[in-house]
Amino acid sequence: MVRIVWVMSFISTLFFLPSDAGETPPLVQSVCQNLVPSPNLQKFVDKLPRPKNIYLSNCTQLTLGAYKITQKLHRDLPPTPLYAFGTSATTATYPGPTLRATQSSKSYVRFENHIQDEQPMFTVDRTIQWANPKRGGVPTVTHLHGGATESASDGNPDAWYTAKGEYGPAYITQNYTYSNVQRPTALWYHDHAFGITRLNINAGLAGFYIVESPPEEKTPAWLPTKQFEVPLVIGDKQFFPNGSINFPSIGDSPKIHPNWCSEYYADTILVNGKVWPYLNVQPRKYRFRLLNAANARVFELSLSDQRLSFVKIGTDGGLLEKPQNLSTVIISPSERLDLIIDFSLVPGCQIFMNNSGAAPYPDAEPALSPVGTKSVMKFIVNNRTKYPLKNHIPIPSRLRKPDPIISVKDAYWRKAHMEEFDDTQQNPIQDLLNNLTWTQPVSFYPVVGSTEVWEFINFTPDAHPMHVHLIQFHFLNQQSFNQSLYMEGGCSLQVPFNLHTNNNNNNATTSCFTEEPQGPLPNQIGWKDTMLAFPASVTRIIIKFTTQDGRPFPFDPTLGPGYVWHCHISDHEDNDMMRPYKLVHNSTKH
Ligand SMILES: *[C@@H]1O[C@H](CO)[C@@H](O)[C@H](O)[C@H]1NC(C)=O
Ligand SMILES: *[C@@H]1O[C@H](CO)[C@@H](O)[C@H](O)[C@H]1NC(C)=O
Ligand SMILES: *[C@@H]1O[C@H](CO)[C@@H](O)[C@H](O)[C@H]1NC(C)=O
Ligand SMILES: *[C@@H]1O[C@H](CO)[C@@H](O)[C@H](O)[C@H]1NC(C)=O
Ligand SMILES: *[C@@H]1O[C@H](CO)[C@@H](O)[C@H](O)[C@H]1NC(C)=O
Ligand SMILES: *[C@@H]1O[C@H](CO)[C@@H](O)[C@H](O)[C@H]1NC(C)=O
Ligand SMILES: *[C@@H]1O[C@H](CO)[C@@H](O)[C@H](O)[C@H]1NC(C)=O
Ligand SMILES: *[C@@H]1O[C@H](CO)[C@@H](O)[C@H](O)[C@H]1NC(C)=O
Ligand SMILES: *[C@@H]1O[C@H](CO)[C@@H](O)[C@H](O)[C@H]1NC(C)=O
Ligand SMILES: *[C@@H]1O[C@H](CO)[C@@H](O)[C@H](O)[C@H]1NC(C)=O
Ligand SMILES: [Cu+2]
Repeated sequence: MVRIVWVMSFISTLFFLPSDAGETPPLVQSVCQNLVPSPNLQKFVDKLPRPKNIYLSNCTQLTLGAYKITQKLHRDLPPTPLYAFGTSATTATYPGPTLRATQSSKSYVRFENHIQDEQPMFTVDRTIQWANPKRGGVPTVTHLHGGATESASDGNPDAWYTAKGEYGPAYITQNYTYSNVQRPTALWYHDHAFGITRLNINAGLAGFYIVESPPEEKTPAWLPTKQFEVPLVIGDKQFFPNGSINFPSIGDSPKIHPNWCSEYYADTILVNGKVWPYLNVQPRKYRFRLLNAANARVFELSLSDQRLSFVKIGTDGGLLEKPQNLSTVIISPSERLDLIIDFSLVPGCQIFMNNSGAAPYPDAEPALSPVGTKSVMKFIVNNRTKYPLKNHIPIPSRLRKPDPIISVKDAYWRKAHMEEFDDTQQNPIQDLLNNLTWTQPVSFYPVVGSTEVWEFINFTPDAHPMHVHLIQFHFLNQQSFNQSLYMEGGCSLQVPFNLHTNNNNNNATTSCFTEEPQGPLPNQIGWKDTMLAFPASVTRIIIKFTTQDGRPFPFDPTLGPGYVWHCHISDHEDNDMMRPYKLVHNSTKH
């Protein structure tokens, strides 16, 4: 006993002292992108769990709490401490229950924070701005991603609250109202607390929210339902042998940010809260609702049998007009995919869903995608040939009426340039949008009902999944440019000023663009709320500030603390790749 105490105090003296005495940084901690590998875990030994469904109604309020729990994430891992959503401490799960709401019928959810920890589960970097409650605790606030929601219920990052009853400056209520005025689709709810979203989501605060068609609209016969409709929450995590999640405590550039890691990449893949699970399926069609809930990893998914393909029927914002038949699908953090897989083509077979996504994306550092990250899950297709006749009904070639064309003619254009700032060793230390931090004043004031084009101008080396709250948008086009020429000040992107030289280059006669506007690629088609913006490219999206059907919002979107647009690599979002925006009624203010 005595000896152990001595060893412990020796270790803490050696490793946990501040390094101002010239000592090497602590060795026992977890280094960004150089984490100790997870213990060896056998693949495909756990059955895919299905989160419980909770049906929301327009007459009753659901209370959903955030709790600290432990949960088995793999057969051979001890239970993992997590933060999780549920109606009680004993029913809370990771992922949280799947909330199901009816289109156009209001729903009411009260979110509570029952996490008693004195501080967040993973190391908070106190050199980046964050909620920072004076009385300690774990701030949380829940955002419904993709929802057309009044801003008081939108989970503004500054509207956090702790279990001790301390509130962020934008807090109004935690009794949230959801309008559900959008196309039937899969949304998700997750933590959005200022500066610690990456920690809270990674700790487990996430779940599906599905907007369903009203019951009087019969589900089309070709669409698999009930047990044949399977939500899949995909993400990566790394583990200690004791089952705890291994999250970096030493940052990329520890002298500037001791703990912030620019991107969390881990060595195991979880689906619905199990590491590399399997699912027994019948030889028939299934509908899978995919969500990438990872901090940073982009997945490029494929099936191991050439006879199978993904029939993509929907995106973030609902059904596609025409299905796409794809052998691989790309899903970046926070995007959703609605996919059909027809297992009747492969009775009795084992099918692997594999990943070949680059990390970072699109220029890979192979060390960040160890072999385990290439596997996602396994389907075991049974031999039974008797399945409901419904399976024979083909997927129609048109899934819905085409959307009215949104004209760019009267659109207001905004530039959103994206920059990564590095230390002298090229380690990232901050990511900014338009050179502004989260706390700087609002600079975007779209007019309610108007149409805008946003140009994401990416000067960083990585692609960023850009998300805009409140609305669903469409991809317009994408155009790559010569970044080195631009940085020399020798060409124009028609931006109002040259970011890098402070020279006004409006008069430059050469264009920086190296190609005509491109696209859309298959994963850029349809209603989107999150869109990858590629490096050295301008990605243009078109937004109409109405509901998806072009009607006014059934609430005043100019009220409340306002909305947010940000990168959905949560590690970036937390270090200032996030900006507020506010809607205004028709006026001249932009
Ligand atoms: C609320 O739900 C009930 C039953 O589902 C339905 O009859 C009613 O129209 C709904 N009300 C609104 C305002 O959506
Ligand atoms: C929020 O909901 C709770 C639980 O239903 C209720 O007790 C409380 O009065 C509500 N608060 C407000 C401000 O509506
Ligand atoms: C699990 O192991 C890690 C690494 O050794 C340690 O930091 C952590 O405190 C342990 N967690 C528990 C609950 O014991
Ligand atoms: C998808 O494409 C593959 C390969 O071209 C083809 O074999 C398959 O029949 C197509 N599936 C559907 C549903 O169109
Ligand atoms: C299906 O049948 C084949 C051949 O009869 C057998 O090898 C295979 O194990 C069976 N698969 C399942 C999932 O039962
Ligand atoms: C997919 O993953 C399985 C299981 O890990 C592996 O056996 C198979 O070789 C992989 N297929 C491809 C094309 O990578
Ligand atoms: C704003 O007002 C102007 C002038 O009345 C009108 O032309 C324009 O269409 C309005 N814009 C919107 C989005 O309502
Ligand atoms: C980009 O501009 C640089 C000059 O800064 C030039 O050397 C290079 O050839 C250009 N690249 C392309 C693809 O045009
Ligand atoms: C970006 O902001 C910083 C700090 O506010 C300022 O010093 C710098 O000049 C800005 N850069 C540009 C290109 O505006
Ligand atoms: C750009 O052109 C305008 C109008 O011709 C002129 O006033 C301005 O000085 C020019 N700017 C530069 C940087 O040459
Ligand atoms: Cu980013």
